[in-house]
Amino acid sequence: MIARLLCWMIALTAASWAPGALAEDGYDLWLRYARTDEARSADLAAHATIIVAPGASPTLNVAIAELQRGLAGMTGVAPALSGTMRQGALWLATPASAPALPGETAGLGGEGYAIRSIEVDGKAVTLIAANSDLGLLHGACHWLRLAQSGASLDRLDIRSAPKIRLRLLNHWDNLNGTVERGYAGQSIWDWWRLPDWKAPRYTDYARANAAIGINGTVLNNVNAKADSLTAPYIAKAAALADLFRPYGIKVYLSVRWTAPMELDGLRTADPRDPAVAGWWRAKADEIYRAIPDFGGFLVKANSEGQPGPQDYKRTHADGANMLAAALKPHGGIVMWRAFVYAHDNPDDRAKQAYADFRPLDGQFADNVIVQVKNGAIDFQPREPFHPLFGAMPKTPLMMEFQITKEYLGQSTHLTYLGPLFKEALDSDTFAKGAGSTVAKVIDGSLDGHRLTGIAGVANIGADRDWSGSIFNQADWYAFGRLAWDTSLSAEAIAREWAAMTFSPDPKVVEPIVGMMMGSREAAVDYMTPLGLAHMMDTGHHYGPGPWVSDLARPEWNPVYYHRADADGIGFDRTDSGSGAIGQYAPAIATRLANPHTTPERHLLWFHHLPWDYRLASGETLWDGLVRRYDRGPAYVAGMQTLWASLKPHIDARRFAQTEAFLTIQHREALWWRDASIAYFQSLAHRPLPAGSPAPAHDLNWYKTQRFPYAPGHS
Ligand code: GCV
Repeated sequence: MIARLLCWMIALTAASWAPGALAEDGYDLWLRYARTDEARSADLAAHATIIVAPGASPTLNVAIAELQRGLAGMTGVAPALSGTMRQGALWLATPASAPALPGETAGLGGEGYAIRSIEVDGKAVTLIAANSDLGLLHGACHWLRLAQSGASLDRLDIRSAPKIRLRLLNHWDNLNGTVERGYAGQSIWDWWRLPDWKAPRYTDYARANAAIGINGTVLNNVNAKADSLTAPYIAKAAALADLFRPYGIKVYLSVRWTAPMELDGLRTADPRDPAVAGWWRAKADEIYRAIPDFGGFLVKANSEGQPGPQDYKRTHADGANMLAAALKPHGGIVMWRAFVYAHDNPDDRAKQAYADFRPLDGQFADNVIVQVKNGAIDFQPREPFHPLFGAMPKTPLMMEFQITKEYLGQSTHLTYLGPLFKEALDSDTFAKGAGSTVAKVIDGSLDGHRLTGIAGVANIGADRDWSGSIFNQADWYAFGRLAWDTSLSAEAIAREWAAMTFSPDPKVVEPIVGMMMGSREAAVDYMTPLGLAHMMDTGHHYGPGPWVSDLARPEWNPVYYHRADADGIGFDRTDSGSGAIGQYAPAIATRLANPHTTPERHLLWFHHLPWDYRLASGETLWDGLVRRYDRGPAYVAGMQTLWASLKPHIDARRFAQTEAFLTIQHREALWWRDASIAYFQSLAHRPLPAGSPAPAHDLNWYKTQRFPYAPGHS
């Protein structure tokens, strides 16, 4: 019996280690290191010696391990380590390990790197040089990216250093394992079994993030529980911090404003109360004893029912500065969110953050940074840039993007976010004349700030493929790459990602990049064309609900945003409406005051217009709106055709997932189109333009669809 069991075990072990036995399931992200063809293998094998000076740090060790893993995966041969120079080798060097390094690392800071093809003692080598081992890790990852994406490895001359200091993921992960707006399963943090059980996945998370330059992670939801500040949870966060440290990734925590009252029975959370300030000082001291390099706090206060300093008639600056004082002795920072709007404020929701925060410019402590969403409402498929960018020159502002697609199709729609991120970063605020882009506001160059940051609300969960779909991984990837270098193009990033994720073969890369690049615009077309926003159904934000008008707060209702009736549609934010355009620099406000000089992509965001208003194309607003609703699903059908043509080139499992998800997306794009047209037609009373088919159902059918178990709504 035992002998038979042993035979089975041996057979099973052999099977699970057989090459190719594991199907591609997306787990490896951009660190697949797939075996290359013979010619490329030979090319890569020429680099199969890694030259390093002895005395490796944990960070240098992980850099070496990544190079070894990568080269072994791509060539089948594990590279050797050597202390002496060899022809073709990869040489990792810092000024400390190679004092003779001739000015190679000047200007690279603590995280940047240079990669150069050079000759040393008559031998051709690839030098990866940096001021620190962390820089070497980033350089090694860049070289591996080139190696994986089929780029030439000769005559390299690369220098790269991030302009933005804090490049963070924000996890909206709850302590009970759910993820707010998460569409990739439960939280990856196994809070219950931490700190004892450190899942190997945490290390892979750090590897994947380090490879794209992310250097911090906020572990818990901004709708925070006070419990995350108790001793057991600090120990859990400390265990993660220990794992992430070698990868240059710091941990941060979201904090609940009333934690002193909830955890220790203080009578108030007033930031001017000495006992409250003392509580936070002691809490910060306790955290830093467990996590010496703890990053700091992220705070959602006086927003969507969360408590905050305004409950005590104090300002956001009073609150932020009190926390900042507690963190300051330890070098920590406060990221104070500007995502605020109040149910008792009848003013246009899009104006409220600006109204609250702009008067506070210059009042924040020097270790506070205000975190602003890319647009003034809430991560819509398209929003104009947030008017706070460029309007608070004395305050460091950081960008908050949403990588998880709460409003863009959640886990199944292929809507590549690179173009959305880029559109926001490249927007010109005109704060100091033309060229004052949002990117320059957040990298500090416009106003001379040294504390700079960018955050992305993570789309990561416990699903095997991390992000709920293979293509959603591209959004995480694009966020990291743009956080490192805002000047990269969304298309170049898509190309890199596609090459590493599927194959560097142009027959694969080009159609995939083609699909990705128009996909966000297609979602805008079938969900919120021409500047519409927040048309999503209640709570879960999944699917259309433009008719919804019965929610407690006016600004939770889609009708608040589109204001459609028999005469027209759109939100008047001109001076005769809410006046929100006055929050932009005069050069922009003047253009936005007139619908004819407002970019059509934002038309109904800023203007309420008659259905017969003429668009630039000459068609009426009604016809143009319907045409866009038609265009969205048609684009998705095109993606289905392109994807089908790729079948011979993509592994079966990943092909099947994308094929199925595109089917869902097409069905749902039609649903969005039909439901929206059925509703708006019931108000506009106009015929559909020639060739545009009638919705599949009557309006009531769309109104009665219910999705009580749609994910992510916690
Ligand atoms: C974490 C939107 C989301 C909420 C989220 C909030 C925020 O309103 O729907 O789930 O809460 O933004 O950013 O704080």
